[in-house]
Amino acid sequence: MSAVLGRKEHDPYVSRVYNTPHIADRVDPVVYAPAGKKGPLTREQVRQYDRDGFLELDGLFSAAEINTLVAELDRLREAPVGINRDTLILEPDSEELRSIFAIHAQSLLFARLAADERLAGIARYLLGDEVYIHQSRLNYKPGFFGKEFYWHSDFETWHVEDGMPRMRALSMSISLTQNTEYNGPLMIIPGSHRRYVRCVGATPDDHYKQSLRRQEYGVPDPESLQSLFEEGGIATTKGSAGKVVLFDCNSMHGSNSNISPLPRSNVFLVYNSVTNRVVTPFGGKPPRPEFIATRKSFKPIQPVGGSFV
Ligand code: 6CS
Ligand code: FE
Repeated sequence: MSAVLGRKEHDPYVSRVYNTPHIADRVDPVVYAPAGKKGPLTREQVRQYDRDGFLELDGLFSAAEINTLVAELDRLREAPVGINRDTLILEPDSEELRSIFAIHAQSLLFARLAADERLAGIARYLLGDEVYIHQSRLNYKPGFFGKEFYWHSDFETWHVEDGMPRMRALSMSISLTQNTEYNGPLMIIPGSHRRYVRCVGATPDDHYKQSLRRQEYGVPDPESLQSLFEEGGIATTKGSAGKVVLFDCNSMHGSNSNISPLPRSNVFLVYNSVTNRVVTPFGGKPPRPEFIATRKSFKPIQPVGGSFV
């Protein structure tokens, strides 16, 4: 391994410090629930999540609930009244709206969704702890102009740029439109959550101002991606509005540009264990803003049962 650029060597997930890429093994569990503990998932679902790093769930929400979420998605795009302008992220090559961050903190409906037992209950079970929302966002990926999200591990960014200590977080992507093979669905490399790609390239200052539009640092090199692909292939998560894809914080994922007329909109909710709250970023840069990574309050979510309509 080539020269370390003078960084902490005891960090098992050090990244963006070597000048050649390296694939390390994960040193954290995937499923923190004690073996055999009963929970909101079947044993087979837990086994599949542990093996692949993701799970696809259909039918969690009623049509009325999905319609309510879609109406809120449209309302926020048409008239983001009261939305913090810093959280409105535009596409890299147009003025089209790409994402709205911290949506759980700016929309009562998405706050309620984040606290829903059907989601938070699964997160608490798999993470074996109380949870809080580390990050949330609406991704609009509009038709014709929705650009790609290049391959990346969220955890690599959250560790280096936000100070997330260990792999004890997961994302839930709830589709709010049809996700087809042609409108840029989420793609995941099964099993990649067990490998940690140490990326090359030092993080630029204020990186988020660029990376949330098009990420170019903290992305794996082609050879490392080739290696993960040869091990696990690529799974494309298609489905109707309301489908939930939950994936481990370290799963290698991405999505293609959307040149179809159909938008591919999702809401992403990132659940982190309260034991794994972010600390000083491991990459040595100042912390990213609160709308990207929760730092002010790690108050555990109290799951709410029943329908939200
Ligand atoms: O930098 C981040 O935290 C965001 N970027 C991507 C592409 N996925 C994770 C997260 O939303
Ligand atoms: Fe991501």
